[in-house]
Amino acid sequence: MKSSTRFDAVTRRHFIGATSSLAASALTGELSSRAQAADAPEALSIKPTPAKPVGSRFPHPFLTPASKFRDVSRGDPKPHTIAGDGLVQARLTPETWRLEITADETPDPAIKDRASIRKPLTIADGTAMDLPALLELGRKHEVKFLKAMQCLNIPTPLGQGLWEGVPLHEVLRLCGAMRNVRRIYYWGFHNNDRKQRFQSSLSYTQAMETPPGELPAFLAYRLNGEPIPLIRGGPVRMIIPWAHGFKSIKWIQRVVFTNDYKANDTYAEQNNDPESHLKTAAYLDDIPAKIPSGQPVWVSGLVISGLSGMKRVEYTLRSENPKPGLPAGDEPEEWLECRLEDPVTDWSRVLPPGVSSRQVLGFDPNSGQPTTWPLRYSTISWSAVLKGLAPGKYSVRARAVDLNGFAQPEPRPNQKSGTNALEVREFVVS
Ligand SMILES: Nc1nc2c(c(=O)[nH]1)N[C@H]1C(S)=C(S)[C@@H](COP(=O)(O)O)O[C@H]1N2
Ligand SMILES: [Mo]
Repeated sequence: MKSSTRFDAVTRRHFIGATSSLAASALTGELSSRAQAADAPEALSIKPTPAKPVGSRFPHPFLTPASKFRDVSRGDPKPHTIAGDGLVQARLTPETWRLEITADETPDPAIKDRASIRKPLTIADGTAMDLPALLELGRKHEVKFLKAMQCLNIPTPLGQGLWEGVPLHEVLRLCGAMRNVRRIYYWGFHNNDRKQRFQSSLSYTQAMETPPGELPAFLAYRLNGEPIPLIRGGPVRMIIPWAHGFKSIKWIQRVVFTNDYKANDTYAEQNNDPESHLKTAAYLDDIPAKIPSGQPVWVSGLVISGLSGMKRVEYTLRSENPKPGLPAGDEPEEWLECRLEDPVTDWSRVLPPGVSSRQVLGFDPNSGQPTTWPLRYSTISWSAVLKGLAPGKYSVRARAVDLNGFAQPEPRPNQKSGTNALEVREFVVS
């Protein structure tokens, strides 16, 4: 829906008088400041935003503290429950961490030409990479990227952080000449049971041929300006900027070059799409179940900008028990634009001390301002305020529209390529 159409509808209703609670809410639905500036007709007076109700989560903090991410970890024991000497045995301390890089020794028998690399990095040979060596590579090649971690199977993103590390291609090139390599796969710490392994994979191209100005897969050692804590996958974790969480393997310990052309990700075994990119989608915060009439209803949530970018967030309100005589249910669904969190202008207030936004991927290195808003693969908050609702039962839905004009859950309604179903919140005005 073009915003001008919406304003026509709103203006017309304004003059014919608000006859239903839905129309009343349309009049006061909060509009994005950009839309107001560009399109708002003079006759339509937009009321100032009311003070936000106590307990509102808008806007969500831009960065999530490392310990506050929602955790998605398998395995027994989970690494963050190991302590003392167990951590040393598991090579999960900064001193004992090692990364081994080898060629696939047990490919699928159908793969006739085995992968080989000139210089494997192994613990047995004393050549495995340690943390000081990775940090040393970082002095020259470090990348910094703001990314929301999102599980393919959980709607709301798990948290958002500033991740810093070394592009995977800088590490893999240390292995010298290679033959018969079509993919690389990698896994993190697990116990001796092979079934505990959590593994993911990339095509050779994705790992090695980062286009200029694009986002590389990287081995991250810092989160929000601090070493990555064990709970978030430290000392070193893979970060795949464009992908769902299952590609960003925590407690990374092994990378394997293979000539297998199939994505042999652990997640692929559960019908997930192992090659999906993050989807553009809006998610709703909780709303109190009962709201006293006369009090504005504050609707808010997060929106993540996926591969296809984000144009706007919209909501629609349905009255579940309309007054007799009103054409409820027959009315076409009206989607109204939500207000987006304003672009951050002073990034020094958001980023960790000592980090300039000029160094962060997705920012203009001259101005230090983001090249898109929201940043690609990041979340921002959105909100709308519903006022003048008559007592009754309501439901509200929200959706993101991508830069190609597809409204969620399109263009990829398959939930196994990333959960982006429309969310609903119900409440009663009494
Ligand atoms: N080694 C390992 N890495 C892992 C996982 C795991 O269980 N083990 N879970 C993955 C999944 S499915 C997700 S969604 C993210 C979650 O990251 P978080 O716990 O830091 O929020 O980690 C990924 N990396
Ligand atoms: Mo996940």
